[in-house]
Amino acid sequence: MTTQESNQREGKLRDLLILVPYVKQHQLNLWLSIALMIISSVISIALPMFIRRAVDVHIMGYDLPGLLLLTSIAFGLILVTTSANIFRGRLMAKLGQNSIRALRDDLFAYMQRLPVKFFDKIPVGKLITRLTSDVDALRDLVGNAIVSMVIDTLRLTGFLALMFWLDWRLTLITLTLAPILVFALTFLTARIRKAEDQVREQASLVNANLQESISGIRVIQGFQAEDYFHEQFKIEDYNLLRAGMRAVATYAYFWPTIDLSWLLSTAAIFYFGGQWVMDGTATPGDLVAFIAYTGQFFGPLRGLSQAYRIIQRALAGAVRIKRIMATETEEKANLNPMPRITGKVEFENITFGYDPEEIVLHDISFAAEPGQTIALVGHTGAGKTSIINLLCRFYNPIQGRILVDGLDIHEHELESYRRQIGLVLQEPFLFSGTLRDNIRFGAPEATDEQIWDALETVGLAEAFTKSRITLDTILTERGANFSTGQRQLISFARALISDPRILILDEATAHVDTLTEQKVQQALAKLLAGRTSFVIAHRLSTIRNADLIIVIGDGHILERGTHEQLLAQKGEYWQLCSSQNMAQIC
Ligand code: TTP
Ligand code: MG
Repeated sequence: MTTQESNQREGKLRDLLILVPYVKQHQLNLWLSIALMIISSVISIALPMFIRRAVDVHIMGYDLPGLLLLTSIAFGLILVTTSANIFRGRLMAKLGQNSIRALRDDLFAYMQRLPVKFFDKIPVGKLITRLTSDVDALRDLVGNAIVSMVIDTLRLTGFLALMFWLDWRLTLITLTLAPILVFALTFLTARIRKAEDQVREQASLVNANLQESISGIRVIQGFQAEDYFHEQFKIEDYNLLRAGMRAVATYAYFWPTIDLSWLLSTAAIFYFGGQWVMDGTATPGDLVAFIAYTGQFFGPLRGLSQAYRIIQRALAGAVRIKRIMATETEEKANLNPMPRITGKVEFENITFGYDPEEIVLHDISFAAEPGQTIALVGHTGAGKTSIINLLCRFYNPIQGRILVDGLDIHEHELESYRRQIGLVLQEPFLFSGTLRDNIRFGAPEATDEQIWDALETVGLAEAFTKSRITLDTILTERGANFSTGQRQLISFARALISDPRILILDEATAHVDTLTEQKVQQALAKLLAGRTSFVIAHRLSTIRNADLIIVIGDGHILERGTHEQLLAQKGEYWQLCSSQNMAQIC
């Protein structure tokens, strides 16, 4: 990933076009800022001319009132520039923040729709970095660099023009020192950019590391693996420090080099300019104004080189963001919506692997009639979850078709298909928010009454009322303030509310107490009733009552039939049943 990323890092200016629609919405801000910048630039270009006049006309002519008038005008102009700069700063910040918020929003929405496959390959922490620091790089571009580029070019041209007009000889002297600057601005910037890229790359690794150890904190503390994770973190963090130091060390040369070239040119100007004043080919005012120009000359140069860095960063960010946005969503264009289905499911010769080189499911075919319960059993790693993953269209099969009600699911619109599927996973996904939001997120229009009905059906209503849990009760992250059994039941209630035609249940092996176990069983029976259900079952009753049991081994279907049929066969299923951990089933 890393090498691939750095190979593709070079962005083209064209990549920045992704920003156009976002900036366009606030283009008034942009134009106003440019106008304000032009005003303050013209003033800053003009000010040294005031100095020149002050020296040559008023000071040399002992004209105090004239000097006062000129100084007052200059003072007024300085006030104007300062206000213009403050106002422009605010406008640009607003432009940057607003347009980037919109981009971040789109990126989030887009990311939510990316195929699950995408998330297998990239650590969460890295993705978070994309959504934050890469986007920030673009914000700096919009909020700062664009305007600065336009205006600094203008100022630079203005300064140069006036400097030539004042004294072409002195200008040429100043420019002979340009090579030092070119060196500073190109060589050093390239190095700084490389170092900063490494800092960002390393920061995203640190973030990925942080994310993993925070989300796994219970297990880490449980196993007292804190030290191990701390060591891992230290290594990544130390690398971040080193990358940061490299960037800073290179950067340390940057301003001194620029300052050095400024100081050298000032010295040269004093020496040669001083001589020309003495021999009368220049006035003292020329000399003073010229020195003021040389001082200011470096401002836009600095601005431009900063803008250059921001652009480079933004380019790298834009490329990465574009790559996310260019990742194909699952959807082919113009597919028909999936009509309301009855729930007949057929797998036709499905072959599949997460990595095409490594086949996980071999030529799987089976059919489920509407309303049937299908139990998938088999050793760990056999491919049960993979079958479910395909049915949910999280991945695409390499070969074969999946038909629902006779319709190929890949030839129909994903959204309308997924809406008819209910998923209850081993580890229920509960998020921080109210109980209400957690239950109705599959069916946002559900009323409180319907939610309580569902809670009643899964057998939670009574207990919740007793312990004063309301729909407004806030769940902590992952629902940690509820018991495992309760969490499971809450996720049943959620599935009930969305009333799916096909229900998928990756059953939890969690050890719940007998009372909860009974409740879960009852709730399960109600949940399965009237829907085509696929259960990866570990529970006796679920498997026994299934209409069809499919035994998977190593990605093949080994046996299929009902509980009695399979036991009678004395084959794989019988063996599974006899094995220790399934003993309670048979
Ligand atoms: P699964 O389909 O996850 O096996 P399983 O569900 O039968 O096992 P368990 O009872 O433990 O839940 O895995 C089949 C193979 O696919 C296995 O070799 C791991 C691999 N695999 C991936 O490479 N990526 C994935 O996202 C998943 C789910 C599985
Ligand atoms: Mg599994």
